[in-house]
Parts: sequence; structure tokens; C-alpha cells
Amino acid sequence: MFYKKIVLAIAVLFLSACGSSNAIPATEITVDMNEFLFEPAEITIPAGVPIVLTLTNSGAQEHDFVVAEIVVEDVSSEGDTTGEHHAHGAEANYDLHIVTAVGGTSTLSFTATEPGTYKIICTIQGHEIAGMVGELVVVSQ
Ligand SMILES: [Cu+2]
Repeated sequence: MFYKKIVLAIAVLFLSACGSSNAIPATEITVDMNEFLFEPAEITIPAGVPIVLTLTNSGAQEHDFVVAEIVVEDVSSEGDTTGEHHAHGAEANYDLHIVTAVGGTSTLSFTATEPGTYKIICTIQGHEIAGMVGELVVVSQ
């Protein structure tokens, strides 16, 4: 009985060690935005590695992808980065920010340097409260 428990404990330890150390997070990620979700809502990326994040908008309204505070380097964006409905000028307050028009695609490239968990929101009025939130998890390599 005792022996069985030890074997089980070792097996669990072994499996969990494999699961965490061998999984290399993706560096090219696509997130779809629609009413009112990010899909997937949780993204895991490695720290210190260039990330290419592609945002699509399959919804019927404009959406944006914002991480207000995160330490990032080499940020660049392509696509419809202005938008009509979000608060113009507010993007200066955000470390990561990109807008995607209805049916559009935009790309945000960056390198996150500090491991941690960061909140993702859509800043278009009413969308965050409707559930348009997510998590960006930066893990050390
Ligand atoms: Cu939105």
C-alpha cells in the first residue's frame, strides 16, 4: 500500500517535470477577437524572444488588443493600427496596443523581457466589461 503510493508520487513528479520543462511556448501566435472575447484568452510566450502576434477580427465590431503595462522591446505593428472607435491618443498610455478592423488582420511584433502575468483588454468602450479580457503569461527560458 505504502509502496504503491510512493510509485504514484514519483510518476506524478516525473510527468509534471516533463510537462513544464520540455514545453517551449510558441513565438508565432494568432488570436481572434470577436464579441466579446479573445480566442484564445490566455497566451503563454517565452521571455527575451521575439514574438509575432497576429490579431484577426471575426466579429462585427472594431476591437483592439492592449496590454497597458509590460516591459517590452522592439515593438512594431502592421495593419490597421488606428481604428475609428477607440480613444485616440490613449495608445500612448499603453505598452502594447493594436487595433483590428472588422474582417481585418493586424500584426504586433515585440519581445517581452520580464516574466509575469499581464492583463489583456479591449479598450473599446464597454468591451472589457462585457468580457473582453485575457492573460499574457511571459515565462523565463
Ligand atoms: Cu472589443
